[in-house]
Amino acid sequence: MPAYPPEPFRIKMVEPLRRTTRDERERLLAEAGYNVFRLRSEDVYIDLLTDSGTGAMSDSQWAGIMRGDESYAGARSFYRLEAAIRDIFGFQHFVPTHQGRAAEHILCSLLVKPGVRIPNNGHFDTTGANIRAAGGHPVDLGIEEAKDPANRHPFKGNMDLEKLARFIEETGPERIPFGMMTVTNNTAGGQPVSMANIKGAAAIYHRYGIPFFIDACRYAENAYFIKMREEGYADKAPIEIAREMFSLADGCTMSAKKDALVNIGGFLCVNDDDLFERIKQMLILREGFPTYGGLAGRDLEAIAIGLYEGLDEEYLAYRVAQTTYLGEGLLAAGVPIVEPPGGHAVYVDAGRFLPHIPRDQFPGQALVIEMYRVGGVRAVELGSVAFAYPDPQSGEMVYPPLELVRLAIPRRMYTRSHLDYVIETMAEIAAHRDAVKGVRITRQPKLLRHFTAEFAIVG
Ligand code: P70
Repeated sequence: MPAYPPEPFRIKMVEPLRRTTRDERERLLAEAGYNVFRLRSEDVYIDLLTDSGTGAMSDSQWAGIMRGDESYAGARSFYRLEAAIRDIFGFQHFVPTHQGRAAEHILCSLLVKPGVRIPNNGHFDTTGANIRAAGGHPVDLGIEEAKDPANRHPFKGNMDLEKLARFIEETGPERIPFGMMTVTNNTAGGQPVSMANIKGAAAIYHRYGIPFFIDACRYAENAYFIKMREEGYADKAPIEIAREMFSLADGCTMSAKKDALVNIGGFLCVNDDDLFERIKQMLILREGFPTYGGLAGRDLEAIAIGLYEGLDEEYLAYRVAQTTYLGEGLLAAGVPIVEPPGGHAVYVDAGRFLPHIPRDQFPGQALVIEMYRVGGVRAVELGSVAFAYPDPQSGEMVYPPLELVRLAIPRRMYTRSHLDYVIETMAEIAAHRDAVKGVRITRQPKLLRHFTAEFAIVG
């Protein structure tokens, strides 16, 4: 298995972990309706549910928390964040939001009208749901290679540019109020997008006069992959690559809970002056005054510092190597994954791992349950529970290309021995995988059902 560079930090504060017994976990699962979102975190041993807002902040960030200016208007911390965002992202305007989906909501509530279609290389669930909630239709146009889990395409998160051009021709640009690109592509396995592909998509959008927004959550990891894998970028610093990426777009939505290394926060950037005026009005209505946007001054301060720490090359080398270590370790243990391992997470191909479970019995959810039962490890289903939806016209279920389970690695939190434990847990499941049972849904909400649905074991 590949090693990875020692953590480029040492540990100054610790948070104890509690181990539970298998009997306890069996009871806790049943009480949670077999949905691991409903477990208490203290009952989870290794928590790979998400890399969102779960990472460890640095001593500088904690010092920033103490320096936060909590003034309602014109806080020092706002201007500090503005300087960082201008330096890295370069857009004309920005507003803070309480997290990424709030930025999506503001953008969609202003630009999405019933019947419009929003293309993306891969919408994440909250983005898709915000578009649908405003009456629009999200459309994923990732490359075909992404559908083959064993294909080691270096930029498997790419948009299929031919499909994009055809889609715009067929839909008509007047029905596309904006277009998107998600870096890295979370839905496709945390896979990166190349600079050439971002340039290509930007050129197509702009040829048709369509504003281009980047979903920037994991832009720093994406920049690092560009540095490592794309010709001409080896000698560039991640921050320079990031600046180039954003110079191609008209704005971005950002969940700072990922590559800005904070526990809460987000922002929305735009160049267009008129749109910015409307955004500010909507922000005041929904989030807060434009110099804090639903966050505390200390949060703004921590984001400003975290943005730079998230772009640090040594940190990124360790970060990506950690994911690679987990991914290659799982492969060696006989667990099929989306190859190559992504930036923030490893995606297990549950459809292939548990081929005896049909799609309507949710192999991904079955595996998530088994991981908790066997090892107290919490992961998230990103297959048909999260993404299947009834076609608006025919009512028939539209399934996502793969039944995946994501093991997301929180930033700067777990060490190699934690990852080894996860690999051992998965190897144990591999040894009895034929006995793992499917599930059915017993309760579900209309939108984003994976967060709150309840299940029962089949058979
Ligand atoms: C995740 C979380 C959030 C996200 C994202 C992209 C590409 C926007 C957002 C919204 C969500 C999640 C999923 C499963 C379990 C827990 C949490 N992604 N765009 O883990 O940002 O959460 O700040 O509103 O990935 O991938 P926000």
